[in-house]
Amino acid sequence: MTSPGGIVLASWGQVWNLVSRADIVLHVLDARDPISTLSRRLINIIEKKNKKLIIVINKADLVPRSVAEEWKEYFEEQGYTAVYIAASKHMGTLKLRRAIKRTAPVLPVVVAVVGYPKVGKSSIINALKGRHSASTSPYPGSPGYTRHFQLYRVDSKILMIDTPGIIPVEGDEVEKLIRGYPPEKLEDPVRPAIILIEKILKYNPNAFLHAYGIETQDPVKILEEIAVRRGWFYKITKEPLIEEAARAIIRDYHDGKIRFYIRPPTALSK
Ligand SMILES: Nc1nc2c(ncn2[C@@H]2O[C@H](COP(=O)(O)OP(=O)(O)OP(=O)(O)O)[C@@H](O)[C@H]2O)c(=O)[nH]1
Ligand SMILES: [Mg+2]
Repeated sequence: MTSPGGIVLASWGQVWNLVSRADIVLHVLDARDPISTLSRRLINIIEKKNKKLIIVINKADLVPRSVAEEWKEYFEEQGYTAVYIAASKHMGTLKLRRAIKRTAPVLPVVVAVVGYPKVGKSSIINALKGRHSASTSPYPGSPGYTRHFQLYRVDSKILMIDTPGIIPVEGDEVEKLIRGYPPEKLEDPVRPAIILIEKILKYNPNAFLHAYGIETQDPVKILEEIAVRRGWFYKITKEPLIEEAARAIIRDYHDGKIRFYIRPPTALSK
């Protein structure tokens, strides 16, 4: 199935086949908001198939280390193996390699890397390989976006399957809106951007002050200011072109330019 953005949409049937081919599945999450990038349905499939699961909390460079630790503990308390890493910074790769070898039921082991678009699946393979092999890109649908399942030899004991980003996105409305399409292809980027801005502000009221030097906390005004500063205006009315600003915000969110994080529910009372 292909979306208007040209992205290969995996079906649950394909996810099922992929899990069957693997000995271990790495479920990659975004450290800023692990729960919204977690797929219960994927975990159910892994458990039904009796495969090993490692939860990989990626982009840990975007959150305080204590928060990455809290999330690791949160998943470990639920009986999962979890590691946090920052693949694009090549941090934590040794830890992940060790976790894979410890978990491996056989060697050489086949490891499938699965997760929502833009969580950093290809970056993880590149970091483990130690050189650039799997193509990466910041935005769904742009060149470098992983389109097909592909097998990589990471070392003599580990084979990895890179997958297109799309396991059907469940749950979180914001994630559904911003991960399914490249920002350029979103018909109405303004509504998703506003919901995303509101969510980010809830956890970090200074996020837009730090990212852009913008003081206001009104989502529409934030979009207007970005448009005005970058000189984006409608040709006829000369109003700020907030559609373009909305796309910029969604892109910057994927890139990690806008900082916020969510702590696990169990850590909140500490
Ligand atoms: N800050 C930060 N950014 C990261 C990290 N890992 C990946 N990224 C960035 O996230 C974006 C997506 O990375 P990819 O590795 O292409 O993600 P993917 O999950 O393979 O994406 P698709 O194949 O398109 O689904 C890129 O801009 C990466 O540079 C990380 O550890 N920290
Ligand atoms: Mg990829």
